[in-house]
Amino acid sequence: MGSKTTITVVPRPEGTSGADKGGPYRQSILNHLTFGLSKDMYSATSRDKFNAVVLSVRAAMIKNWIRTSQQYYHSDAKRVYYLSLEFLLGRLLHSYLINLNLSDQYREAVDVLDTSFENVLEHEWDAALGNGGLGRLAACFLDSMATLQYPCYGYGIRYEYGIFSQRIKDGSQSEAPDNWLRYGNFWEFPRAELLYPVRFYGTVQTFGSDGRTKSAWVETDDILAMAYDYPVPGYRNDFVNTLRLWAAKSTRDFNLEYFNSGDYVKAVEDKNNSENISKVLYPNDYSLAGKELRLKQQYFFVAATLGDVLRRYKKFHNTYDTFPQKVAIQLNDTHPSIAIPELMRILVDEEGLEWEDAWAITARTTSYTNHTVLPEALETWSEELVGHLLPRHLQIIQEIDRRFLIQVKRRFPEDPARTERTAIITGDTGRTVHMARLAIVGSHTTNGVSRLHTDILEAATFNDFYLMYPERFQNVTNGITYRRWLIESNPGLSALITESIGDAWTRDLENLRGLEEFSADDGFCKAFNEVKQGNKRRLAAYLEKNHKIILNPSFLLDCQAKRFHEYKRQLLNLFHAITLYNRLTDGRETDLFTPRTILFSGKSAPGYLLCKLVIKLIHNVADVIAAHPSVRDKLQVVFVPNYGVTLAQFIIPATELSEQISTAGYEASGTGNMKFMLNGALTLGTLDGANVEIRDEVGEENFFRFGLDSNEVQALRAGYNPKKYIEENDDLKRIIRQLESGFFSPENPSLFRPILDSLLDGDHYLVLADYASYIERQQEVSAAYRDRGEWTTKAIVNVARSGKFSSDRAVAEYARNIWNVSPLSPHEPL
Ligand code: F58
Repeated sequence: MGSKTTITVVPRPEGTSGADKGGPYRQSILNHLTFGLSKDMYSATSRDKFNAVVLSVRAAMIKNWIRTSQQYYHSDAKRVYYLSLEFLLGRLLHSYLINLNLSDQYREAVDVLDTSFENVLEHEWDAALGNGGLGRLAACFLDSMATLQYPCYGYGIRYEYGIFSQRIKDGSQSEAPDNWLRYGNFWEFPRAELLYPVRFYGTVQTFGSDGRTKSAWVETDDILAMAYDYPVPGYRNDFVNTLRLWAAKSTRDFNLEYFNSGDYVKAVEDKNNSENISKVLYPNDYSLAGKELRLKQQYFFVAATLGDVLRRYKKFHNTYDTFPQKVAIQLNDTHPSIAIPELMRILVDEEGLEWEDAWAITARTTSYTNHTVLPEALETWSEELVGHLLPRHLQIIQEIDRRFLIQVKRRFPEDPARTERTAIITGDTGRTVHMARLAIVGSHTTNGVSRLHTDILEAATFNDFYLMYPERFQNVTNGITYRRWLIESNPGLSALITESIGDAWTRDLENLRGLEEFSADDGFCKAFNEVKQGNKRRLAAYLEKNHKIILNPSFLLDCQAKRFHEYKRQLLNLFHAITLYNRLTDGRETDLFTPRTILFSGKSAPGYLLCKLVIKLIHNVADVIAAHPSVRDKLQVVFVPNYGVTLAQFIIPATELSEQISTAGYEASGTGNMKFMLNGALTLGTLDGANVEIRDEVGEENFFRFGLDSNEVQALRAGYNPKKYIEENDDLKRIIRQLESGFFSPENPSLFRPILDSLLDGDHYLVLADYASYIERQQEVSAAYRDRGEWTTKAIVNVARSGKFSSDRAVAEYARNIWNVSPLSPHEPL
């Protein structure tokens, strides 16, 4: 490669800088711009430049991608299939460059496009095919699975629209579609030849006699699933795994009936309708309305995935005896749990296995992760809908249920109430199918995602099942990938850590422990603070540029960034802001007041009106504070719109105080809590989810704990009287009065009435009960921040002890204790 070739391939405009300094990546980028995109430097837009870089980077990993698949194939390795309706990937370019160990090279090489590395990165649209924690966990796991060299595949849906984009108008949320594929997506490889028909509706025909009846599912309405593959490179190991996402395609270009009758347009319309299945991600976290399209999505991707799994298995095997030794299927929550009856249907109806054999194979292959104990989020479907859409599956579920209840009765005779509590299908008329029960009964392992959450599953949510099958329950505490959440998003801290303790931590996060000896070292503390300050300035610049929000980087930065939900209690955080405002305006705060920015970011489900109202209240409170001439110099409330992975990568490294304040017992784990800790924020939290384990790691002196624990929450429920807490606390009384009188919405005094009603009328998530303890802890936070030396030491200890929360640890636990797979050895050189 020489500069000559470059100049003939892509003529440069006269007088521009950036002459080719050589290097294979410059040439590769230019070649892709020319031959992949048919652009030259005159016509290339900045998006073209980004795309040329993507084409070049993917070319750099393709050989290893093929080689990884070959290695899996030739060794007939046991494969793990991670089935998830959500993958919240975020941007891929920077993270892939880091994993491929090419980020320095490309940082330099992009000058050939007369642009900067940062400019190129900015052009990537987040792949936001998920709602929140559950989808982001799946993305972190993909990174760890490739890094640890496990033969794993992610399977999901290629939604045309990801999670909606949140717009704020006059302080209120509205939703806009996330048309992320509008400008094409060069990470994906469409596999037009990989098509599976997926059937819906129809009827079941039964034939045969003397107890050996056979069933066939016929007269179905079919749709095709087409594969789109994404490479997933491991961290500096030459492994590249695959994420396969399915898109719906019509089985026929035209419905012949309409076409023949001359209704051409109707024929095309019909085709488009069937492609709706993969159109849009459902944006409701935690409440699952029994929508037919959602069940269609679930079965669509499960059926295509199992078709693919069996095709791969059958290349090497002609009986199913070894299926559980060669295949592990992980269900990311119950959303893919229709895989259980689908596998039974294939094995019994299509492959001719006996029910008992098929059942043993299915249960030994499948495992299920639960992510929530909220009753409204435990998935159920009406029996009628399942029977209509998937008639054969309903029969199979009924049979699973019948056989299971025989076991229950044998184990617990004379306990009819237990039947209703454990039956997969319940009710007399309008019967309901309980997917979590199906998933537990039809799998070998059910896991919770933090120690506390698993304890609650065993002792309460699924106690009847735990008593039946104690050996099936396990805990795997969640984790996060520090490649994205530290190396990529906090380069300053990463460099400082490496300077101090070497780079062993980049291969095993437990090695961060070595930082502890620097936690009181003046030089290190100073450098650590400079990094934090730099990250705060970077966030401030980002917010100013994109949202016209002005931060004061000298204030304590106190952040709550996550989906909005009553149980996450953003309202409690806001009550603290109001308390500070009231005290400041009263002159009750002293000169010692610690100036703060209280930052909120997060989306509400479009139909969750109470949460939308909390977002509005945050904006109104922010305005009141900003309008006060003296308070605004000490206190600021900001709401950053459209929280997502990329925004999180700016917010988290800058944060000093991490708000993890859910009602104890309700946050299954949390993973944001881990990201903040890893980036040197101190946690203010309840003893909920993984907060408990974070506190165990760092010690109580390095964690601000407040509020009732999960046992106290349950104990308080029965006689709970929210009004009592208002009576006892003047600050709280004042806030309630302000809400009643319309202090924060003078133009519409009753605007926030529903928030007030939710508190007075039950306060299900105990905002009022935890208020006093929260405020007290916040005061300690303020005092602690004033002693910056001590604060920094605590922050460093948090970083040093965050090793446990690596998704590498979590994935290795799944591999060892649930999937029974081992890492593959490094590739043979090509
Ligand atoms: C989250 N669940 C948990 N569900 O709330 C969180 O504590 C945990 O850390 C995380 O999973 C990972 O284990 C969650 O994000 C959803 O978003 C579902 C989306 C689909 C509908 C039901 C909720």
